[in-house]
Amino acid sequence: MRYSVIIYSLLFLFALIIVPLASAEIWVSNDSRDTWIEIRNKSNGEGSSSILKTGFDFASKNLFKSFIRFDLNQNFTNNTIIHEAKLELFLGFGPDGRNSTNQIRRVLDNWDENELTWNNQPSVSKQITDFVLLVKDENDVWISFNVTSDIQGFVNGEQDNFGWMIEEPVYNIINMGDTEAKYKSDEFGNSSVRPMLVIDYS
Ligand SMILES: [Ca+2]
Repeated sequence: MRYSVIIYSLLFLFALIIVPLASAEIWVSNDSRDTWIEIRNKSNGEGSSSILKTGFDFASKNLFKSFIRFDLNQNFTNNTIIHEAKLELFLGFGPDGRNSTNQIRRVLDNWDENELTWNNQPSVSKQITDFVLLVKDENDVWISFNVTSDIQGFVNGEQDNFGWMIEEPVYNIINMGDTEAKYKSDEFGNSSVRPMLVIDYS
């Protein structure tokens, strides 16, 4: 009797965990629209730049933020279950002054890659979607942000998909030190290191 309970429990767990994973699919896009902006030149936008900047350049006392968005798979419906979604950015040049963190927050208003500047930047969610550690002098590495719940909200229609702002948190910047970081953008020549959205769904 005891053994049959164990066996049925294992079968139940198998059905719960293994079966949904087996039927899941992966959708990948590297077709982003993205740009970076700077506090020292508030009317400048860099939508056609081959990089995306964040952090603080100590020498010029300049602060950078980036914005990125992807159109989603048209086959997603409000019944689609998002198991995991990751925003993957290739960090070509990490901070050279000290370790840093970068965080992403959901953008709440519409924006255009070629028109966004510091002056007209859209509002963003107060809630942080995810944050990562950037290690001093660590270059040419993939940085991954977990965007699962945001993508589920986009697919459900609960939230508008205007992408994310990528930035160094303010509490970090007041510590001073050079934390400028440069990711590859959608304009970068080698498409294999452009930003990617990787969605595991069923
Ligand atoms: Ca761009």
